[in-house]
Amino acid sequence: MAVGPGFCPTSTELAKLGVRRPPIGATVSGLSSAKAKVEGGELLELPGIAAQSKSAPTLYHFPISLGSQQVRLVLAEKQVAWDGQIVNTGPALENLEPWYAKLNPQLVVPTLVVGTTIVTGAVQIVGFVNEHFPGPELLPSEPEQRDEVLRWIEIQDQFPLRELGYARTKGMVRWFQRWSLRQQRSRLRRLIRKNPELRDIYEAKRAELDGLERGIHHRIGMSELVDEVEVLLDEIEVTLEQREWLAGPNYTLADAMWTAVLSKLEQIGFARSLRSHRRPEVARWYAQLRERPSWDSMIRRLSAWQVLRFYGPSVAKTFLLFWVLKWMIVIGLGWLVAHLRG
Ligand SMILES: N[C@@H](CCC(=O)N[C@@H](CS)C(=O)NCC(=O)O)C(=O)O
Repeated sequence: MAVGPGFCPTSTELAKLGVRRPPIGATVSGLSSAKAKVEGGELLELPGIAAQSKSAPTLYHFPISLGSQQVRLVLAEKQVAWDGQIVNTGPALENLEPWYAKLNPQLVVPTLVVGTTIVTGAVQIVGFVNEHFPGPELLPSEPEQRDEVLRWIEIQDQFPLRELGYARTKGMVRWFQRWSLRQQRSRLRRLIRKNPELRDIYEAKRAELDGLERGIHHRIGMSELVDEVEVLLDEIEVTLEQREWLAGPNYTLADAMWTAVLSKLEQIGFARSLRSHRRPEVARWYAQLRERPSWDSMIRRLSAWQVLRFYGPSVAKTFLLFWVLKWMIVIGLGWLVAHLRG
């Protein structure tokens, strides 16, 4: 079953549409391949969840994940009622669980389940939602405008924001992110042992983590990436001098996708780049995006309670284990020394 004819275009389709691949990401080895894997997205049909066919769509998501924010925004714009299922991508790593691997072999959020159809990949999901649910049309039918929407969606999809986020963190947050990457590796090793039938999926994830780590250690590439963000924002500034919304006279999927990207950029240190003294048109556009009722679906930060709920138990368990082991060794050695002396 094909979803949204040509909505998430393949490279060939893009070439036909004259869409150029943005230079961003191409400078850092390993980053592009990780993105390319996600870019394809996937659509499967699983008879096992047919029971849901008449009910509201179920979104498997995490509050502050970029792709989840984008899908929630589009669901809000279309005024679609949906059920949510949180997949904790924090240290609990629920996205690596075998049940989720069967839903989303890329092991990432979001995933949308509608009846017997599973849609993965934020780009595919928003296209699917736009096409299959009532509400305002967010993808123009006029070919030139439609291509422009697709072009801006493609640009943000290629944007290595995750890597940039890793590269720009400092202090405790940086340490915590590196620690989480190590946790993911050891969890993947255990999962491969326990679920040999899912080996390919887990190995692919390991390869993706390798690429991510190589990318974030490639500091020169990362600083180039920061410059490229500025170049891209300049391109958006010039574009917005000619039009009210990113891809034309009306709000489209391109604006929805970029709302979440701008919000992430703001959080990872590009806030000044979005202000009116630097880029008046970008600032005007971002203000318009924030005024829309869909902005509330973004969830930009976790509440203290959510931080405790999502991160607390796994962090506590790991540190408790270290602490218990450390003291067992210290006490054991103490006992041995005392025993040998006596
Ligand atoms: N562009 C991707 C984004 C997917 C993605 O990278 N999701 C992140 C959260 S924004 C995730 O699930 N990360 C967990 C992981 O990679 O282990 C999509 O189309 O769905």
